[in-house]
Amino acid sequence: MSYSFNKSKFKEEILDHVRNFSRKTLEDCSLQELYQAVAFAVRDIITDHWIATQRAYNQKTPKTLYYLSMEFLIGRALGNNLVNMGIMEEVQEVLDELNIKINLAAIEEQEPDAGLGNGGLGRLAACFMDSLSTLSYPAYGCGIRYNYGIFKQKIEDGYQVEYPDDWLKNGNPWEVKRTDNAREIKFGGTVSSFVDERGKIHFVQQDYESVLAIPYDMPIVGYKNGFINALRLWDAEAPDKFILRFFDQGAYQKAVEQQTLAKTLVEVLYPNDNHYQGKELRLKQQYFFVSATLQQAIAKFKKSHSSLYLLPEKVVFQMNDTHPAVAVAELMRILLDEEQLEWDEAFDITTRTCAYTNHTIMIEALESWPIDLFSKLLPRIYQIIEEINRRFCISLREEHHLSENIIHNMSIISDGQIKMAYLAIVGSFSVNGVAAIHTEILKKDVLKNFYNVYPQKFNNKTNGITQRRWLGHANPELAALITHTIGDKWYTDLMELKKLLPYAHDKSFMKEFDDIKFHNKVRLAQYVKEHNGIVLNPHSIYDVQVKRLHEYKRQLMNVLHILMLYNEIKDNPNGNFVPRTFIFGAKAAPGYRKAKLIIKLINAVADKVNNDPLVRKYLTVVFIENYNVSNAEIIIPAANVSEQISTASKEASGTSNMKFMLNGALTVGTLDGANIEIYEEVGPENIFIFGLTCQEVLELYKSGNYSPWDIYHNDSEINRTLKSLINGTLSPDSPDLFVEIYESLINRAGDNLSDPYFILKDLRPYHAAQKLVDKAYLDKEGWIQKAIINTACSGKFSSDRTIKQYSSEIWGLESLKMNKKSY
Ligand code: 26W
Repeated sequence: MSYSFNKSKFKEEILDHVRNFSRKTLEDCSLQELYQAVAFAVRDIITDHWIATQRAYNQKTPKTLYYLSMEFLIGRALGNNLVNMGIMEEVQEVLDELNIKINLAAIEEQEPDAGLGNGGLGRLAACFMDSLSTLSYPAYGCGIRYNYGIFKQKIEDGYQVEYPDDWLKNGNPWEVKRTDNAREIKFGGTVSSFVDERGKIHFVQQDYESVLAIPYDMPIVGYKNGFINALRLWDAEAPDKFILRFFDQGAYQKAVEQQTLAKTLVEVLYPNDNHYQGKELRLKQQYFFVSATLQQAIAKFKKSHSSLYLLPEKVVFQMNDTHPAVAVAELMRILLDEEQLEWDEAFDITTRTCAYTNHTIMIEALESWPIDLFSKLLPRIYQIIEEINRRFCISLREEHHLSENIIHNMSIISDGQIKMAYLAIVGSFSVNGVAAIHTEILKKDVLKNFYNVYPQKFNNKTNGITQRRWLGHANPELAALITHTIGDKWYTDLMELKKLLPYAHDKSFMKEFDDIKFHNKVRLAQYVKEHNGIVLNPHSIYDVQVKRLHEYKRQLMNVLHILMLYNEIKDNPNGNFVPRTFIFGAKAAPGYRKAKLIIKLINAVADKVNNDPLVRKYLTVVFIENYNVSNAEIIIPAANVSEQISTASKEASGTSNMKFMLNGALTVGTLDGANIEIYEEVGPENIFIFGLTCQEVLELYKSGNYSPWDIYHNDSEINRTLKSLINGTLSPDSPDLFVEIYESLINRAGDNLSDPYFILKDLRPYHAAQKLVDKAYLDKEGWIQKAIINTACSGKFSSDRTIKQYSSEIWGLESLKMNKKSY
C-alpha cells in the first residue's frame, strides 16, 4: 500500500495554508511559511493512513511494543517523510508548477532538527522507529517533548559555546496534541497503608505533588506501506491551571510549586553522553515519562482484555538503557496498588513484559541513585524496589547458593545507592548488548555474576541504521545509481546491495560511483566555505571523525597524528604527500572540561595547519560546528575515510561507522564494537585495522603494565609532537593552555592513570595504518573498488535486520498486515 498523492489537491492545500495561516500569497510568503505549508499538506496525506493504522490496531489488538527512551534524535522529518512516501519528485513538480523558483532542499532546510537526543543512543531510537513502521510492527516510541533539545554549538575563538535550541519556536507541524490521553503523575509525599476487611494490605501515596502528562504524537511514516506508528512525546502541565484562585494558603503554596514543577520538568534535555550526574530533575523526567507511558499502555490494554495475565502476550516495554529502568517498579506499582494483584503474580507479569538494552560499559555512565533522593521523590516506588531486592537477594542465597560477598556485589541497593542496571536486569526477561563483542564483554566481565544466574536472559542485537535516511535521503545521487543498477529492493532489503559486488570492477559503474563521491565532496566543500570560510580541495582525501567528543573516542589521537604529519611535511618540504582534509564534528558535554579543551586543541591545530603556506598544500583541518543529524547527512556521503578509533572495548557498537560504510567510505578503526563486524563483512583488504584488541586492553588494565612514559622517551617523533603541546607552538599567547592534555598522557595525576585510553600506545600503529591509507588512495581504481565493496557489504547494518531480530527473538511481534478494510 503506497501513499495516495493527488497533485491538484496538494497544490490547493499549500495555497490554502499560506492564505489561512500566514495571511499571504505564495509570492510574498517567507521560506519558513512555505515550509509550514508544504509540511501541513504532507501531514494531511499522512493523517488518513495514520487513522487507518490506528483502526487496524483497534480491530486486531496485536502485540504492541513500547520503546521507552529518554532520547529520540529524529532530525528533520519533511525530507524523510517524502522519501518514505515515495513522493519526493511529485512534490518538487508541484513547486515547479506553482512557479516557486525554489528547490525542495531549500524548503527542507527551514525545518529545525528535532534534536531530542545526545548521540548514538538517541539516533538509534530514531532509526528503530523508521524500521518499525517500514516493517509494519505495532509500536509506540515513548519519550519526552523537551522544550529545548541538545544545545546549539558555536565555536568562538576556538572554544565551544552553547546556545539554547529553541526548536519549537515556530510551532511543530508534525505533532498532534492528544489532551484526551492526559495522565496524572505523582511525586513525593508519604506512603500510608491500611488493611482491608479481607486482610489485604493497601498502600496509598499522600500529600504528593502532581503534574499532568499530555502526549503529543508525531507520525513515523513507513516506507511505501501506508503504515504509520506514533512517536509519543509527553509534555507536562500543571494539574489544574485555575487551582490558584480557589485554595487556602497551604494549597496555594502547593499549587505554585506544582506550576513550577510542570514548567521545569520537560524544559531541557540533559546534554551528557555517557556520564551520569545524579540530578534530581533528571530522575523526575525519567519517572514522569515512564509512569505516563505505563499508565496509558495498561489502560489501552484493559479496553480490549479482561485479564492482566495476558499482558506479556500483548505488550512489551523495551528500556533503552537504564534511563527508563524505573519502569520495572512502576509496572509493579500499577499491578499491585491499582490492579490489586498479589506480589508473585505481579512480578511474574512484570518480568515477562520488560526488556533492557545496555549501550555502554563506561563506569561513569552507570546510573545509581542515592537512596535519600530517590525515596523522597518516589516513596512508593522505593518501597517496591526494596522488596524486589529483598526477594532477589534471598533467591541468590537460597536457590543459587552464592557467597555473601557476591550477593552484596549484585544487590540492587547497596552502599546507599540504587543500581538501575541491576534493577533493569532483575526486572526483565531479556538483556541485550548492541554488538557481538559488547555482549561478550557484558557476559564475561561487566555483568558476569548476573550472566551466571540468568544466562537465558542475555542476547546480542547488533545495531543498525536506516538506509532510507542515510542513503535514500542523504545521498540521492548514489541512491539513484544503485536503483538504476540493481533495482530498488534495497530500500527494504539492504542485503540486495550485495548485487553491486560484480560492479566493483565495471569501469563505467566505477566512474559513476566516483563522480558521485566527488559531487558529494564538492557539496560539503560548499557547506564548509559557507560556515567556516575555508576552501577545501575536493581531490584530497576527506578524512572524517564526527561523533560526541569523549576521551575514549580518541579525537585526541587523531589530532596528535595530524601534528605528526605537520612535522613530517615541515621536515621534508619537497616530499610527496597525499593531500588530506581532516574533518571534525563533535559536541562536548558543557561540563566536560577536558573534552572542551580538546575542541580548542583541534581548532588551534587547524589554525596552525591552515595558515602555513607550505603545509596547507597537503593538509587542511576543519572543525564543523554544531554536528547534528542534518549536517551529518551532508558530511557522511562526502567521506573517503571514516575514523572509528575508540580504545578497544569502550565503544559498545558505534553506528556512524555503518553510515560511512554504506556511503562508500573506508574505515580506519580499532577492533571495537561493530567495527569488528564491519571487518568481517568487508574483509581485511577493504578496511584499515590497527591497535590494541579488547582483550589486550582489558589485560593491560588488570596488570597495570602500561607505561606511556617509555613510549614518550623512545619514540622521538611522538616526543616532539607532545612537546608541541607545551612549547607555545600552538598557543603562543598562552603556552600553558594544553599542559593539562600533555600531563594526562604521560603523568599519573592523583588516582588517574596516565593515558588511560592508550593513545600513545596506539599512536604508532595508527600512524602506520594512515600511511597505508595514503598508499591505497594513490591507486585510484583500487580505492574506488574498495569503496564500492564497502557499500555492497553494508547490508547487515540495516536497522531493518536489527528490528526483525528484536521482534522475533525478544518482542514476539508480528507484522500487521493492513487490508483494504482497515481504510
Ligand atoms: C546518564 C548519562 C548517560 C547518557 C547517555 C549515560 C549513557 C548514555 C548513553 C547510553 C550513551 C550512548 O549513547 N551510548 C551509545 O549507544 C550507541 C547505540 O547503541 C552505541 O552505538 C555507542 O557505541 C554507545 O556509545
